[in-house]
Amino acid sequence: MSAFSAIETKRDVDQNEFTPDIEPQATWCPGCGDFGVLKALKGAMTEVGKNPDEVLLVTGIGCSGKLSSYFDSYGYHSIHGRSLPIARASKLANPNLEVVAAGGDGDGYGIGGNHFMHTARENHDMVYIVFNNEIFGLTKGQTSPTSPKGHKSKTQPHGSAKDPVRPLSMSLSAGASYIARTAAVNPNQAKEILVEAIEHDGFAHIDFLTQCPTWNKDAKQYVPYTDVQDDEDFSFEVTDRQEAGEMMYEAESRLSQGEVLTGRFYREDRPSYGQEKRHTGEMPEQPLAERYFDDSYEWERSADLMHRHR
Ligand SMILES: Cc1ncc(C[n+]2csc(CCOP(=O)(O)OP(=O)(O)O)c2C)c(N)n1
Ligand code: SF4
Repeated sequence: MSAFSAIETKRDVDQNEFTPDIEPQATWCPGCGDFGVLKALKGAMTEVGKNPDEVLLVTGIGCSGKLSSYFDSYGYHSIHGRSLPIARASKLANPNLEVVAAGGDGDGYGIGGNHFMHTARENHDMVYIVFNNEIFGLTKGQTSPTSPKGHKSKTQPHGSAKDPVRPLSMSLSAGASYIARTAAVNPNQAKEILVEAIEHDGFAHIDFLTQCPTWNKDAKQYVPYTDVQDDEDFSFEVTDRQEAGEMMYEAESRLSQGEVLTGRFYREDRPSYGQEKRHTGEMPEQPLAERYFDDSYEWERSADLMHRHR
């Protein structure tokens, strides 16, 4: 059975199907929030009935990047900050794949920030999970773009002089069409949000708070947390851009003070990049990736392609 014939065949999927046969022992530290992302992702994929060979998980470099080693699907452990361009190309070549990109806050909001902005703007159809532990984990706790002002680390021993980036607001202004924040300590909400993100047609960004007990003791476990959809102190419409923006600003400001607000912040229905390109005829309806299985397809040499565009 090829990857194409398996796609969209609905069947009951067991969560253990996403656990590799020879399971590498996760090398995350005890108590690390990254375990929560793995569990929620396995649960969500099971709930939407995806087969492991219908899913591609592309990760960056960091403790978070190891996710693709512990999740059995097509996987690509890529380069620091570069999971998104790889995920985009994969989705465009094979639109039937369920594409998930993942990495840390240093990976996605720092070195890969440019890719984040443009992948959101172009509304590429995928789930993007950012493990936000407010530091660089793998390289031993340096200050990251989301570290709160005043946060002390080996690179900023007197405390960070800068305000952290606002990932939800950045995502909204860049153009993401689904934006949520959840936490590893809230597994039920995390799974539900991942299910929604998988089912969303467009760029679904999840800022996933993942405690790092080894290098960021300030963040503790991100408890207690409040779900903005369940608390009567908060009332806003997730499809209203202005109200969503105000709610995000509030959540980001409160996180810097140690108060954790989670939930769905924004949702918009608009065509994804791939849908638009197919609509305008710039991309064929048949997945480009199927050409690899077509022995009669005549590949064009790159040099000839370049020549045509001179
Ligand atoms: C191009 C490049 N620059 C720097 C590094 C070194 N490096 C590896 S992981 C990392 C940061 C990890 O922090 P984050 O992305 O937040 O992920 P976490 O480990 O916290 O999950 C850095 C700077 C690298 N591997 N590649
Ligand atoms: S260093 Fe922090 S982020 Fe990395 S595995 Fe350990 S607890 Fe998790």
